[in-house]
Amino acid sequence: MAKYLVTGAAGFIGSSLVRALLDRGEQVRGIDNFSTGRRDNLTEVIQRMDFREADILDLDAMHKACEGVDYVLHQAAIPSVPKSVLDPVGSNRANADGTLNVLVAARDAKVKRVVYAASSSVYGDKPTLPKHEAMSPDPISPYAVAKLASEFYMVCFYRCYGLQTVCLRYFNIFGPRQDPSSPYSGVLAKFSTQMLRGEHPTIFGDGETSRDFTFIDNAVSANLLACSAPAQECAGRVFNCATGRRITLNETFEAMKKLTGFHGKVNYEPERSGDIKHSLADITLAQKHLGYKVLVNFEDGLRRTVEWYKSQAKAVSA
Ligand code: UD2
Repeated sequence: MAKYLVTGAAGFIGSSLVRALLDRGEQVRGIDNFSTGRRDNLTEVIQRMDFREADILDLDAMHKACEGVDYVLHQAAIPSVPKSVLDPVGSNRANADGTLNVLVAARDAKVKRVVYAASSSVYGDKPTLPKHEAMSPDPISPYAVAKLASEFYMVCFYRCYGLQTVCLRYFNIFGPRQDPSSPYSGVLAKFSTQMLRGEHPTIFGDGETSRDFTFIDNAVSANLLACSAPAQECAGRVFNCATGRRITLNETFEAMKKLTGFHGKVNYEPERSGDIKHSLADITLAQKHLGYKVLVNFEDGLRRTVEWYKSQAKAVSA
């Protein structure tokens, strides 16, 4: 049994990792400052883990959190492109300064490996598709810049201090527990709840924007593989975490109409600043070095996601 620290444990991805680790019988410590995470996400598992309310910007707390830990899964972030455009300093604090603290604490505690929630946004808006890890990054939002700075810190901590680090560039992860309630929430969480309530969703742009939407189980599996893969395959490296397929927002809306029973129309508004038009991953590197496989495709993931939001709506109205 190994000991894992999940930062951002009360968030959508963090809480999914906590569940997967507990299911495998691992020891789990989690921290969250509840800036975007929610206590509800941990309701039925919090008794089985060592949860601490703490901020990754608090180096003392991070030192304590890393004591006796084998693996750190660093998910804590303010995950939003438009929010970073409004507040670049806040985004940088959480998404870059916070990562540096996590790394310093992990290095001092002699953690075996740190796996980082990097972002596909670092590729920027160059037309070449699919995006592969050897391409030069070209971030176009403050969020992407901060995420890229964190990647560089991860790689540099391997080179300077020998701390094993792995970056997983997440491509639009979606699924149960993704928070739908903020204007900055992920599009599939927003669409699910809006369409189930009979509200008209909004598409920013012409709807031909495409994403490599990746169901949460794939990201959880990538994290577990990134912990267990031999160091010579993955330490100090960066991998795409995606499906290798892309879907437009218009196609997504049509698919969701069937799943939610929504019959209305979608509103179109101008594109958001910092948005990328098309995103699609080459996942060869993760397949080769981590043994990564797509476990759940977009259609099955979307069906499971909508079912979950339906069950939540029923629980509220019961
Ligand atoms: C970026 C990253 C993603 C992850 C995420 C964290 C890219 C390609 N992806 O996601 O990997 O790091 O940031 O937040 O950079 N939209 C609508 N209507 C809505 C909400 C969103 O049309 O109500 C559009 C939005 O303008 C964008 C697309 O849907 O074109 C996806 O938006 P998102 O906020 O779900 O995620 P994105 O792509 O910014």
